[in-house]
Amino acid sequence: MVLLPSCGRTAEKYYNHVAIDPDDSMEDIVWKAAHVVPSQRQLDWQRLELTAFVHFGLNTFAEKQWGNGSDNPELFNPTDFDAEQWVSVLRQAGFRSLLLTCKHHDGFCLWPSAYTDYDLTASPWKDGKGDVVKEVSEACRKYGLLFGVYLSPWDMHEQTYGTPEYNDFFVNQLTELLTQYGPIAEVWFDGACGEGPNGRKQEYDFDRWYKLIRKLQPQAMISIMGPDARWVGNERGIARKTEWSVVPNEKLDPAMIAENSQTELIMPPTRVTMDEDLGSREVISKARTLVWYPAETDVSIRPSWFYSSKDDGCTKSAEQLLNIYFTSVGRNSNLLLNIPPDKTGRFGADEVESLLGFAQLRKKTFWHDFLPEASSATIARSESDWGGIEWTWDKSVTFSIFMAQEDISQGQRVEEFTLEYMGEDGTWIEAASGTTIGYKRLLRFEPVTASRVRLVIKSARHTPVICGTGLF
Ligand code: FUL
Repeated sequence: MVLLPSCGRTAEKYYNHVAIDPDDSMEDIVWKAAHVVPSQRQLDWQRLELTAFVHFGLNTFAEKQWGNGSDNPELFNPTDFDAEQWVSVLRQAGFRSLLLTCKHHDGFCLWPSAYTDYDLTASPWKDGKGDVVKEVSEACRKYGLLFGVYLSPWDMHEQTYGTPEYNDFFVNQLTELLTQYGPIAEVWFDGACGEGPNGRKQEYDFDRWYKLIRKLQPQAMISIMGPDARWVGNERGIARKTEWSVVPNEKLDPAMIAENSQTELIMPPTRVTMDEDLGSREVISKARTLVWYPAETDVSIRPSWFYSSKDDGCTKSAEQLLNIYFTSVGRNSNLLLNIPPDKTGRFGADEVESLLGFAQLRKKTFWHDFLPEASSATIARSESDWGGIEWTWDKSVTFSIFMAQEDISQGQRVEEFTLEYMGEDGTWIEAASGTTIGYKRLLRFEPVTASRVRLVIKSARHTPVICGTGLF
């Protein structure tokens, strides 16, 4: 871990969320922003990097992306369902967690719910006695992956949808998932809120749902329409080049923060924003509150979320997945990669090939880190206020990727950095530059051959704490 020169303030105080006072100066706001840190569950989640999303359900068999709750449950009949195949492939591909669509917007449940008959019990699969959630959660435990649940608030089948009773129904279903399937790592709530079977829309009781999750599975992340991770803003696998985990939340009342200063605050669902700039100095200068709210990047390995035969042959290649890795994990975000099982109930051959190829490519790309072989690594002196780190080798090395990580348990601080190398004429030449680092930042550039390289922090909100670097 390298602690670069400090900005002078010494009394460190960290928050998961902080109120901006009307008379705070810009310097105060920047200092506060630099001291907003992840909760333990956010920190643990960030370190996972790779989570698999699995869209599977009645839609798989109806070949629909958005079934409307009227498809016959008898369609659900995988011929060769094998949860262990999914999980063993994911494990070999380096995934750490799996998130299953236990109920999508069509309302069909992949577990025998006591509160509806629109579930597996009405299907011919295993004579109506099967439980996909159970088999997948057990396979995850067997292979050492975490398990999470997607439960769609929008339910186009349930008759109570659009009335206050629906919130009780939802709590009952959520309770089933949170109590019958062991530890839950993540609960994913989609933002979609359409009409139910009676043409009514539902007012979701998020507060009640969040409290239930915190009570029954306190370690679980509540993502997207939840306080712990935000949607990155697109479904293409691309996080921002400047991806701040410290962002304003316009729904948070500063008074509420004060009241909850000693306890954990449950943040109300915030407006999902697709803005390019979520956390620059300009944005935070207008904020009333700042929270740690990291980005999760969801994208599908096939064009659609659920299996559809029209997507056959269009599976993303290992190279495309590697590019997505660079634009998601490599931009301070977790990757949530969807792999939809086909009608057999298994991952198809193309998906398996891409996933395993993706793992091979990561291994090949990152196997040789030149930094540990440097003959010296020192704090670099430069014109910048914040200095940097300089590496020297006895013989020159050729590289084209740089990786940097901040110790985010102490916040996200770096605003701008460059990677430079010493040219033959003895001057420093820029190889690549970036803005935010956060949990992890990867930069790719044209190959460079040099024997002196330095990371220069050009701008930061407070003492940068760089805890990981790599040169490949
Ligand atoms: C969207 C849903 O409407 C899609 O069907 C899919 O589940 C995706 C991950 O989220 O909002």
